[in-house]
Amino acid sequence: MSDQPPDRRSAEVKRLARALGFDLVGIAPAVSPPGFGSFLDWLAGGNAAGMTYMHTHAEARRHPESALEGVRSVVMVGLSYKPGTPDPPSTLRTGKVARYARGRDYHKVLWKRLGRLKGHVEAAWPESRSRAVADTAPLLERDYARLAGLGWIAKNTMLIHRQIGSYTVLGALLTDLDLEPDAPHESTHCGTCTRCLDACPTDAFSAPGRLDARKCISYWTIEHRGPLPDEAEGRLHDWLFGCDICQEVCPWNRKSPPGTDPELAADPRRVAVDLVELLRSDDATIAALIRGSAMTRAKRSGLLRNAASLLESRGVADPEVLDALEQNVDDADPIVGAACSKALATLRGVLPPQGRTIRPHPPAP
Ligand code: B12
Ligand code: SF4
Repeated sequence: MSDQPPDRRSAEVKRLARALGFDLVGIAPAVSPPGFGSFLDWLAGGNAAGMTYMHTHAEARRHPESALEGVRSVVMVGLSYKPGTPDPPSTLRTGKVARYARGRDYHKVLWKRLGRLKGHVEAAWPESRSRAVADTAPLLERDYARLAGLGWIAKNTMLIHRQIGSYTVLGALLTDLDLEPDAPHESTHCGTCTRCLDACPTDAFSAPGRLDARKCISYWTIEHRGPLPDEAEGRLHDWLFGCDICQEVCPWNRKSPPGTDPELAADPRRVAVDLVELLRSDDATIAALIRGSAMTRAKRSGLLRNAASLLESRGVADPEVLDALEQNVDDADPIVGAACSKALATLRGVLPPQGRTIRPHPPAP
């Protein structure tokens, strides 16, 4: 490798990364992640719910060597997507989209920019090898972000940067270059605050820093395949795709500046989606709504399922709502058909509304 000292190389790599528009850049050594044991416990406790891919590549997360042979450094980058304006209030017909998914798909944004960074690094040090990753390699990204000094892992499990907050997405450039690492972020700044734990309406945090995906709205609406599990019924709390509740209440996000990246800026169609319109849309319209965004992860099937569940839980048997649900009862996708039939049955009073306690009348005095 070149004769340049590691600190000079680090400074140059960071300069190149900042020039590509990354809000956060830090360097971690390619060591085994300190949270690996905690990750295995998390898996063993069933907290990954139906995300079987988390189990499949579990062992590979023990060391970044599994993603790049000879890796010596992990360059961690972050981009802020914090919106500049508050969300409009929800209505009985709308469903919210998590903020990270409102702009262009962050994977695409990160891959493109990290690919450029890889090109620059390999041009500057032609004998080096590197690999750009954002959710594409089995890497505990938040652990490396903390090791790279970008912030602490908070009680809501998010990586929080003191100035930028937690509305960030993370990516990494693994490289066999010997770079001077940054000091890890050893302190935490949650203090005695428990706002996120208290605000989570489904009690998804079994302990500070531990999220049980079996109870998480984000998991249900994005990752869960098939009909929603019973415990999710009537409990999506306005969310059509993803969930930001544990970030919305965090004081560190109140103080942070809005993100400035145009690629992650919200597309107004993906802030609060009209659920009746969504259910009435043809395939091409739905494809256009989600194309190029992270919303593709839930596919048409998950989105219409979530929309039907939200309308069901609102309990408003408005003729337009009933008509939109009716339209999808015989959908070719049985998950959509079943969710719409169930919502219709509830709204017509055939089934009791989900998620509400129906109390017997108290005995007459
Ligand atoms: C699986 C996954 C999910 C799952 C599970 C989330 C979870 N908390 O585990 C679901 C679908 C629920 C999810 C939801 C979201 N996700 Co997600 N997700 C991932 C993914 C692919 C893997 C995370 C993982 O390994 N989880 C297993 C747990 C055990 O690991 P961990 O939470 O990272 O925890 C580590 C630390 O806590 C560490 N640790 C260190 N010290 C301590 C101390 C204690 C006491 C404990 C207990 C643990 C601990 O141990 C763990 C292992 O390293 C990562 C990408 C990646 N490759 O890392 C994105 C990622 C974490 N997700 C991200 C985002 C944006 C979200 C959402 C905000 C999306 C949304 N709005 O709906 C929510 C946030 C929910 C939340 N509070 O986590 C970002 C987070 C960026 C950030 N600033 O932190 C990531 C990094 C994707 C990216 N490339 O940007 N996600
Ligand atoms: S809401 Fe409070 S406890 Fe939760 S992550 Fe933010 S500072 Fe930490």
